[in-house]
Amino acid sequence: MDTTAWIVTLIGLAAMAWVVWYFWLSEPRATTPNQPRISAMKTQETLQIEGMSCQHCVHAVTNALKQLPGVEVQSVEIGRATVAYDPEQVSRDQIKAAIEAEGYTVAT
Ligand SMILES: [Cu+2]
Repeated sequence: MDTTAWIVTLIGLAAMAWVVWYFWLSEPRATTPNQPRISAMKTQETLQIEGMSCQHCVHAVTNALKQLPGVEVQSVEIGRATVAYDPEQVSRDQIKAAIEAEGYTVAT
């Protein structure tokens, strides 16, 4: 083999070593523990709400729900609100109480 062939071979080996090293190093990062709570919303429920009559009510209920920890507001319209919530962080009674604190009534 002449010198050029040796250089090409060495560059090739170095490139392969770099690729192996790169993926070997990056793999642990890809398998770091899942972030907690991201998919912890287990319970989805649509609450029937009495007393809502306009978009102001929709905003009031939406904002009240957003204040609660562990609650993801999915949709709010006149008469009902759909939420996903983590029962370990918040109870249905707390969600109900937050809506009723705004002056509405949640059907049980
Ligand atoms: Cu209203």
